Amino acid sequence: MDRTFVMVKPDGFARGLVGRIVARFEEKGFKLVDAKVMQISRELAERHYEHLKAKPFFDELVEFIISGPVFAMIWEGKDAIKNARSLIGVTNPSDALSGTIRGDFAIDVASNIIHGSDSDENADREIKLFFQ
Ligand code: D4T
Repeated sequence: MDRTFVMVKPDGFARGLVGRIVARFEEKGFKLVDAKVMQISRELAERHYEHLKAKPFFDELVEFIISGPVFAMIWEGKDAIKNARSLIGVTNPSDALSGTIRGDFAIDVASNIIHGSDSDENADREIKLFFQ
């Protein structure tokens, strides 16, 4: 079975969306492997988003992700990365379909409430970064 890393970002956590997001993953058929509330350090944020370092929104992104608690999770299931990203919806909530988490709960790309790994390599890397 594949595993993926998913995280409710500070905006989703502050809005009390953790329970509803966990329910969607359970309803889809994923199995929860591990989960925790945590405050991300600046160093961890910069490592997590290192592939985006050259982007104009990088500094704002780091400030946002360390601005409050997040809920980090490991989910297991068939084609976990692909299925999780389908549940989550595309990056910009304006383009995300209704029925997806971003489509239903978010309106702005800078606060799109949830992160999901985008490849097997990144899932492994992110699970190690956040859970080991
Ligand atoms: P994450 O990594 O949060 O699941 O998002 P995605 O995989 O869907 O998209 P990404 O890596 O391209 O973006 C990471 C993060 O940056 C924010 N962002 C993105 C932003 O603030 N402004 C922007 O213009 C873009 C493209 C949102 C997600």
